[in-house]
Amino acid sequence: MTPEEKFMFDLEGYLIVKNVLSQDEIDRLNEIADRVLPKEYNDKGFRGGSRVSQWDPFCQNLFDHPNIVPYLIELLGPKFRADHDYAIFMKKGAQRGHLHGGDIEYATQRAGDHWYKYRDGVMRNGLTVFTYNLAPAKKGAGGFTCIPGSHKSNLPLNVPDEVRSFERPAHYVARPEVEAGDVVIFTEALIHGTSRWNADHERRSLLFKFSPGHSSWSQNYYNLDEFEGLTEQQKRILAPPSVGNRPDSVQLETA
Ligand SMILES: O=C(O)CCC(=O)C(=O)O
Repeated sequence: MTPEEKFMFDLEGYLIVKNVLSQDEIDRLNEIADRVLPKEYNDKGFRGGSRVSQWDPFCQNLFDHPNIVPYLIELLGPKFRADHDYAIFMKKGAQRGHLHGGDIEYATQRAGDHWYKYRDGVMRNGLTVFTYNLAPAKKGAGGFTCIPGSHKSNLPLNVPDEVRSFERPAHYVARPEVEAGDVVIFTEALIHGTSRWNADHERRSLLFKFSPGHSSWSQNYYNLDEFEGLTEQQKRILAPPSVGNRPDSVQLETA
């Protein structure tokens, strides 16, 4: 991460990394989605579901795409692990969700998984999302929505319900724009959610969520036997949470 990227993530709790995926990778992932995903939307205009990583062996590369690995190490530490993954595809008019998240642990002293800390020049996060975008979200399209800076708010529970539900617009709510191939990184300590999708094309987002090596948000760990051809690095990244003798997720491979 560049010094400016670190400044922006610390300031806002999210970051857009441009052009993580090449056009070939975007095309291939869209072809896979078209092949494996049911065409029907639910009654809220969504389709997608969990375990994008098992759609096709190619999708396993999204656990450790070389363009995101430096961000994983910087934000979650060298022993980061994959927690869970799923897709959000939305048709025009689809609406769901409300603003949620926030560093509730900090605000209420209740133990939680959504946290952000900065100490001695090091940033660390609990559950953190890397959203691969296979379609653009231009101004006014909707989709990913957040309250920049709210990962450090002392009063996250004070955001009124009508703002959380998008009934009342608030100047502090942002809907970041992305191009296909961009990755949105955000800490779950950020107050965030999903706004109505207004674009004519489908929203196509693949959410890969990561935790520090010692923790898990999901009750279900990845079963390595369900994957074909995982690299040694991917096996370390998919390992269940642990502390003692846990190796760094990214290391020089031994021959
Ligand atoms: O990208 C989005 O629509 C937000 C997803 C979300 O709310 C979450 O990851 O908890």
